[in-house]
Amino acid sequence: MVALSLLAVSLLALNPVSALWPEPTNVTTGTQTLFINEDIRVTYNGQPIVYTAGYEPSTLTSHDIVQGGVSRALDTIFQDGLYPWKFHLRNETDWEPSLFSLKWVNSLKITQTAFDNTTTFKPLAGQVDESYELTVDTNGQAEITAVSSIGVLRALETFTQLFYTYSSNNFYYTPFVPVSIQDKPVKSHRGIMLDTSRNYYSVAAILRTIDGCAASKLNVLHLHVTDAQSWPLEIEALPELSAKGAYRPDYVYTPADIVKIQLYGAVRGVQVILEIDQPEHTAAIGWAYPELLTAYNYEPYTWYCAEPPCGSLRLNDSAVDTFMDTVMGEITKRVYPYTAYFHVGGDEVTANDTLVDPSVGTNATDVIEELLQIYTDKSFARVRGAGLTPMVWEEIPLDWNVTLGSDVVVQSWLGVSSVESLTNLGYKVIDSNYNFLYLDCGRGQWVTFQPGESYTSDAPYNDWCSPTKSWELIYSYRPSANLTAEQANLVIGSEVAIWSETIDEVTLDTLAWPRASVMGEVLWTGELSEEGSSGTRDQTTAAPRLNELRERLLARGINAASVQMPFCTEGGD
Ligand code: CP6
Repeated sequence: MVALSLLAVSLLALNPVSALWPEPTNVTTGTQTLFINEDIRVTYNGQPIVYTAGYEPSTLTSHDIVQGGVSRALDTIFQDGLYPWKFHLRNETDWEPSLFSLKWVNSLKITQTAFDNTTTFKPLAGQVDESYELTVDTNGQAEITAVSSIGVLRALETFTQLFYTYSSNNFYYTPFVPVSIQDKPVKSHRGIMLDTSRNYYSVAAILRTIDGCAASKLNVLHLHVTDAQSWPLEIEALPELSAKGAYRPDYVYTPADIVKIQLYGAVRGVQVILEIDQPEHTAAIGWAYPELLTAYNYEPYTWYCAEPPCGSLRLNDSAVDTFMDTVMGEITKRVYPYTAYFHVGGDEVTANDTLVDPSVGTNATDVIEELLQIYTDKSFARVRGAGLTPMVWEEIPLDWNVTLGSDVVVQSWLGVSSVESLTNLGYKVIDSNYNFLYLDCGRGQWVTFQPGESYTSDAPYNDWCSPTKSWELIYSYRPSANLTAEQANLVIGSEVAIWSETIDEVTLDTLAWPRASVMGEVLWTGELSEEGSSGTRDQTTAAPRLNELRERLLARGINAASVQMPFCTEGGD
């Protein structure tokens, strides 16, 4: 008895921090320690779930999704000796409870209250209720209740975050019992945009990025598949397109790759949205079909495009329509029904491209606006015809006054005033404010030293994003700060952007993680400031939690960047 109470005292002093990320809506924890039984009984609406190591669902039925989620959660918790690898606290054998004197978490009872209709089921951002409740009681019973299978997945991720590795053996425990959590996201669209044109990313790197999303409760991976520099997408009806336009013959996403990525995301509650950027940013089409482009490879590039090589689909050419009918007809069929959206680009259209297009011959704004209205209407018709909802970059409605349907979601990147304008027009918005949410350094800046110039304490150039934005900056982001409630309601969420001029899959993980997860917490919890922090989310208490999330990402094979030294995390709280 004496020994036990001494244990309780030292547990209080040396507990690891409660490291839930994103922070749940409501959470209460106790101070009892329970180990978790490797033979934990899991039931799903009364039926047993058979844990299968490495189980990969092949259908979108609720049962398959939950079976996958349970198997991944147990794989995550019971990763021998790995998890989380840094947080064996110093001197922990002095205070750790006896393995045999304590209770075990023996059962996990999952209840799903509404069934996903397996024929029309779409496990999609904004369309599925992601809320859940999770409890672990002092008798060793854990319970999850959720409306949807995706809510069950979110709960299982939280469940894994309760457990720590015991020092001396392959045992895993939680020191927070009883636990009671009620949780749901404030924003429905929480994503990462990845540019696979400037640099190619292997399917493995994309699947790993989906793993990171699922671990952080992000629910969208937007693949900016095509751009000016390469066309890494196989279109079976137009084999030359990727045969000539990809960087290498094997730097191509085949039809099977696309379906694999879509299914892998869908069963983890991560919607994969593809973008075919158009009419600008299409020079890569020129390797196979130069006749479809205007201003193709024109110099000086600053006259014809934002970034070389220039080239833009001709706006007044039926051959372009036929080409896009083929491309979009094929790719939209491939992604349906795994995704709800298709992104048709529309960024950075340059007026001088129509000036040098013989079938237009002017850079007059009113002419371009009319042509872009027609082009956009056709583009959206292809998307809607495939049962999907169009997404487009902000320039189409804001710079070119194109009128969009009320179904369209507009992705904003130029900041607060753009979001204000778009919401005033009544459009739904994804806010990718480049001052906070662009994780790379854009196209990079050349550093030019003048002869005789030496490096002093003042950088001799405009080093606007070196090395990159800090997690603290991203954590401080308040996308709705200047918006009315009505405007804020139209902002369905955000995506961080990973433009890839200076990034490839070698550096992807440290660039993306854990900063994408930081945006994830802002979107999941909303923008309410923590009590007493006068409008600033509390970075001090977030840091140790984020540090542990980083360790958990590492344990799952994601090479997330370091946040701080373990000293700051051990024995917190
Ligand atoms: N590529 C495309 C880009 C950018 C955009 N579209 C971009 C512009 C400015 C910055 C970073 C990226 N590289 N297709 C803008 C949406 Cl700072």
